[in-house]
Amino acid sequence: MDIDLESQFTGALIGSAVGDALGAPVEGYSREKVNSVYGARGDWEMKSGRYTDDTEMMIGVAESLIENRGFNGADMAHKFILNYDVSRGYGPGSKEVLRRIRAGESWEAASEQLFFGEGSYGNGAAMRIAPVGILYFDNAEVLREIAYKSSQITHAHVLGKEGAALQAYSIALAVQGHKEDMLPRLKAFAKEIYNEKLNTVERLLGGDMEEKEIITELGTGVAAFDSVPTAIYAFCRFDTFEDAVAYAISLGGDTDTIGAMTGAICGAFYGEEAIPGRWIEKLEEGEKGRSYIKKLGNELYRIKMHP
Ligand code: AR6
Ligand code: MG
Repeated sequence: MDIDLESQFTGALIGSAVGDALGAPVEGYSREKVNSVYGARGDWEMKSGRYTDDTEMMIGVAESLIENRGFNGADMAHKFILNYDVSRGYGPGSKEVLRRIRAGESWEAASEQLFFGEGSYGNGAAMRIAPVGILYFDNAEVLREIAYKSSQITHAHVLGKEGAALQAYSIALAVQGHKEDMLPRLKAFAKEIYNEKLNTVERLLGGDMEEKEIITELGTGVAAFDSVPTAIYAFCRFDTFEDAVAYAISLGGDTDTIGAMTGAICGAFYGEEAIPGRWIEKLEEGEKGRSYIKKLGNELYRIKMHP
């Protein structure tokens, strides 16, 4: 495949925002209820171009990586706080962490206190990881390190971090043009329960499964392990950005986040041009809207080319 690398960078970020905005109006809906809003897959129109916390936090990750030409935890946490708009629908854990950091706790320590000292394994660290996946696409070790560190700001549980690392690595492999051979590479990279989940993805891709089974076996929930593997499945199963993202959202559940994750992987693989124009045009504009998100992708590309 011969796709412009810069278009893969902007495609990952815009793809993530498009998937988020497309899934947002049906967040928490059952499969049947999503169907009643969007209709059968094919020709979906975006209902509202407004993105949610997934994209707002992804913007913070990108801004901080660009400004610091790499990871700076205190600054990234600060960017999250500066961008924070409660109406975007943050998870309860992330809200609590940002409140703690605003009150003076360090970016490294604040997230450790959550969920009785376990830390969060919610999908909030993985949903915003696209900038890490593209900037470190050619170095799996550094990619995992930065995915873990950027997760630590809000998600201290190893399953939250490993979910973010796996999502970032999926985006990285997509940038490199791996699709048919993505799963074995992911399996060699993945740790913890994600290995079993990837085996399930492989088995499900091998058969003609009912959507009900996909939902039960892979999950469509707010935990990272119930959403990242589902996005990977959707990417692997379909051949276009539109089909994969609409499918991921059609399953219901945490639709904005699973849409964002699928959109990021697809955008990184197919490039920005492959994202339906009618969806990009509908995506919100304004201070930190679609043009700004594209610019962040351009800048990450520039940093990659001229470190
Ligand atoms: N033990 C039990 N439940 C947990 C644990 C744990 N250690 N960790 C997470 N949960 P949160 P997020 C459950 O609150 O990941 C937005 O709508 C718990 O129910 O850290 O940023 C986005 O669009 C917790 O509330 O927030 C995403 O859909 C939930 O997982 C989502 O929220 C989410 O973890 C992202 O949320
Ligand atoms: Mg959201």
